[in-house]
Amino acid sequence: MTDCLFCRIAAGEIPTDFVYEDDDVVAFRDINPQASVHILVVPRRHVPDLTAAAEDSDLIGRVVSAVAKVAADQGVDRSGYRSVVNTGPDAQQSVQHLHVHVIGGRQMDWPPG
Ligand code: DGP
Repeated sequence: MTDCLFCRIAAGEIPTDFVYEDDDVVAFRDINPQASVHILVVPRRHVPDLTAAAEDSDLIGRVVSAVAKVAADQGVDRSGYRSVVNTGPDAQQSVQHLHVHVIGGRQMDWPPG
């Protein structure tokens, strides 16, 4: 059994409601939401971060496709949404498995903190 939290969620070992899933990607609500819509889009296959995923254009494409579907399903594709990939310590990546935050449902500020 892996000790990677998002591998375990994707494999169904930790009961989690998926708002979207396909053969390669799952999406579920962030446990600490920063807006009314805050979904994490996660590849099933373990990839530690965006840098590690950069050479797998198929995987990146499937994740981005899922982000767009989730945004539409959540009703924020027209109003807008922020997609965030934190990579490494300075960005405060806390789970070492690639994930895209899809955040929407409110006006946001820029630049981020
Ligand atoms: P990041 O800082 O970019 O690595 O974001 C990790 C996110 O994962 C953070 O916003 C909280 C979320 N998270 C951590 N543990 C769990 C969990 O067990 N379930 C869910 N749904 N989200 C989690």
